[in-house]
Amino acid sequence: MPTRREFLRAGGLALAGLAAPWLDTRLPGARLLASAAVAAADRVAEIRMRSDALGSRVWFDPIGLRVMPGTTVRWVLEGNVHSATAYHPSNGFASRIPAGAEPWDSGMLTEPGQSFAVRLAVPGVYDYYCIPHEMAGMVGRIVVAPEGADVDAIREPGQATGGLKPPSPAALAAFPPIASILRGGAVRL
Ligand SMILES: [Cu+2]
Repeated sequence: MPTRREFLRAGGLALAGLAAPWLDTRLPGARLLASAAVAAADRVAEIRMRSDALGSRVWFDPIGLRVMPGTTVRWVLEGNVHSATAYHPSNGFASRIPAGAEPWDSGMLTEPGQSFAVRLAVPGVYDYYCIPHEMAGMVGRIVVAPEGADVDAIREPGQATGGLKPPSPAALAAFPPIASILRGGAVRL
């Protein structure tokens, strides 16, 4: 049977120990159970920050994504210079993330392969943008919804801006419909 050290290595993260402190990996079947626990506690979704060769077309891929609460979303730069930045007063815009959720701003990513990650715990819709390309409509939308969520209750964010800056017209036109994200799990351009 695997030792605890081997189990942790197999799980990939020391988090495994936190996720399943009750597991005795010396017991038959424990390793399988442990893998399931790791999967639940350590969901990661990836979004690529893309651009065509000339930099005239820029986009998040996928532009729309549904994830379970607690998922870590990681943005990875493929080329050009991009950021992943939540629409939120702390970033100079009216909020388009759920009340009580933590806003984020990756700052500029400049080297291919560079990445930035946030963990999204609060259910709801998160709209975000790329600082240098917001006016060009480089935005993305993440819907955090647990299994069996009442999807009809999920609302478009940011109807009232409270006098704060709304997204640019190009950005507003680019957000994928929530229904498309829920239907497909991901929306790609
Ligand atoms: Cu960009």
